[in-house]
Amino acid sequence: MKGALIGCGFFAENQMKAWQSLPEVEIVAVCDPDPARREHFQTHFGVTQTFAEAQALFEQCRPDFVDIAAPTPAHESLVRLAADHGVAIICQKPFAGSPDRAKALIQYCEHRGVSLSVHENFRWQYAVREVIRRVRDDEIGTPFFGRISYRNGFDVYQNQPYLARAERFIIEDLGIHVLDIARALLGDVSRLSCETNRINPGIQGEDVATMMLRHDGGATSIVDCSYATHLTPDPFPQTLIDIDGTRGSLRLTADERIYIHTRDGCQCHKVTAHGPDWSTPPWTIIQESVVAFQAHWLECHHAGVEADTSGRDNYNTLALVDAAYEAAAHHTVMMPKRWS
Ligand code: NAD
Ligand code: 89Y
Repeated sequence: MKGALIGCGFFAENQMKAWQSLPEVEIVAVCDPDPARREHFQTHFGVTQTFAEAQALFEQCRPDFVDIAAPTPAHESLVRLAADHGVAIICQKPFAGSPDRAKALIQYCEHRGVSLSVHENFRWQYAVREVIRRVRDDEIGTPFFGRISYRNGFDVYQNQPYLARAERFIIEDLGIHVLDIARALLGDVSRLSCETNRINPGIQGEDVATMMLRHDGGATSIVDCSYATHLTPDPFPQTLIDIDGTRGSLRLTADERIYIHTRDGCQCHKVTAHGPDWSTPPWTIIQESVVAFQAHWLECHHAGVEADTSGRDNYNTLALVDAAYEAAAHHTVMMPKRWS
């Protein structure tokens, strides 16, 4: 398959390396308005066709798919352009910037028969995949409680300086992944409340958020995230998970183990991710998840089915992000929108 990568910034390097590790894919063109970034991709990844803007890329190349790693404000025009050219689309999170804008783009693609998936990779981390598999395989019975927790003090602003300037920070940038894991484990959400804090005085948005969710099946969960939590060793970028079910309890702990507790005792399973050979700690588990997500997307594309994190699926995660900000602003309980 011939792919084009649009946006050649910090995270796109992981997407590029992951595509290069999948033998059936060739990234034939890249696009970025910044000449230094285009040159970097040409030199390091051998991509010969580089473009300053996407219109020229679509006119001169005929990619089978496009992988959009440009920031959210660019999503709308890039997705419409790709859909107009009949090219399958993968787009980074946070997709489109709001559920309403996301819905318009999802419908735009559907009307043109173009597949749209969101690069939502945290549920593809090896340890998280294993938790999801064990819960779905009924190892602990019916879940009635979850805590999905992401807390560390990693300096995210060094690689991603724009995060310090964002008015909406941790929920939109990171909580979106943790909320998506909550949905993958416990289902869609009927009620949500949220409180936020800004601990780091040098940033614009919130760096701490605590959310409580009521899921359709009746389970409740706490989704909490913080970039202001000092721990040694720092667990970035691990998500820790507790799930209590009717027949047992599951714990995913910082030492990369899943513990399954039942009346018969406790079983422990090691879930260390084997990162790709290009992985760079502490990003290993995220980089492994990028390869896993892209391989899943390819498999679905060939089978003619939607990826797990299709545009439609991701709409319901975006709706939780939006509801969390509303709930925090008004100290109230929200009923999140959902795809209908
Ligand atoms: P970045 O600023 O380093 O890179 C963005 C690049 O896009 C820049 O080089 C910029 O010039 C380019 N760009 C902007 N507008 C464009 C357009 N119209 N056409 C083509 N290129 C354009 O940002 P980043 O840290 O790489 O983040 C990019 C996206 O990846 C964000 O949405 C971010 O949330 C996401 N991200 C995801 C993960 C993850 O684990 N899924 C991790 C980090 C970042
Ligand atoms: O941008 C974020 C993401 O998606 O995963 C981690 C991150 O890089 C910083 O919060």
